[in-house]
Amino acid sequence: MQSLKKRILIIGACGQIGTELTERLRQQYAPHKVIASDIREGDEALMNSGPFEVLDAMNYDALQDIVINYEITEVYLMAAMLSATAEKFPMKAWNLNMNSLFNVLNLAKEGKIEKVFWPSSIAVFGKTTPKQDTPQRTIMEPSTVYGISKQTGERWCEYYFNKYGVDVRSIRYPGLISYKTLPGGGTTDYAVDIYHKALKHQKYICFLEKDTELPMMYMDDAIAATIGIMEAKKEDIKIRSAYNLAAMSFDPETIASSIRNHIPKFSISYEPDFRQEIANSWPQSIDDTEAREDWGWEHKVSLEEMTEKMIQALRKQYKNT
Ligand code: AKB
Repeated sequence: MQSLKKRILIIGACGQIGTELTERLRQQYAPHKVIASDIREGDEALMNSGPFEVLDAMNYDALQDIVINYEITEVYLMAAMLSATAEKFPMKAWNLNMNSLFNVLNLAKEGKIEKVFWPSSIAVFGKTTPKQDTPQRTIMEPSTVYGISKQTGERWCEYYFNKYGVDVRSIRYPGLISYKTLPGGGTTDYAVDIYHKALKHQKYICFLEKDTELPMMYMDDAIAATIGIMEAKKEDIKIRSAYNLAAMSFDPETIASSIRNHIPKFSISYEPDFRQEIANSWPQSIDDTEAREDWGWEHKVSLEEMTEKMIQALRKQYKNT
């Protein structure tokens, strides 16, 4: 049964995940019940499909005004600075990633919001973490600014749950691949860019080495997981830091060969940059047994299916431009 008073606020609604999350939640609930917000206005489709507010997530008062005015019950906090950009602007990344989280957690602590989703990432792991089938609980020594902010965020989420009963839920996203909105500033972004370049130029210069294997996921699965964990029964959420989440793992050579099944002329070459070191510090595959057992997570889309969907959708997009 859908709660009649449910009102959702999405912070960072114009980003890669936020765009599709807003669309999906507006399909699922009445559009006026899903308030999109971001630091800047988004594209027409997003702006015209329901309420939108310009919001700096670091501004507590502005955030509180929106929460009170719209009688918000749930917040999805998707605003963040990702791994590659965060290495260039460490303090800015820290301030954005942490202050926005504290603002939302504190509103929940004060009873102004009932439920919070906050995304963590595979970036919480580091070089000393077991690389294959990385367990839910293991050594975590993140070496990036982004990873440090996500690991810290996880600790605070768990603390706010234990200490103040805040119903906060989180998953550790792997690299996410989608065709609707481009990612920005991540280390896994190559796995989106490669499809665009394959269609436009039939070739791609990759900023990671060919055998850099990383955990990845198609956006439809990521959105299903995000809404899935938020809709799960409270007692089924046994981990209040963040759940491991997995779908597939591949390296640049393997995704290139799946693209070649559709675009035989496609070629890839390699010019690794500073992002190689970030990727080298992350796991290659993830054990997400607990998410599957606790709240029924299952992924649907494989690498081959994802490549087919990406190429079909982007072909259409490029034809229409
Ligand atoms: C990034 O590459 O920074 C993100 C992530 C894995 O969290 N996509």
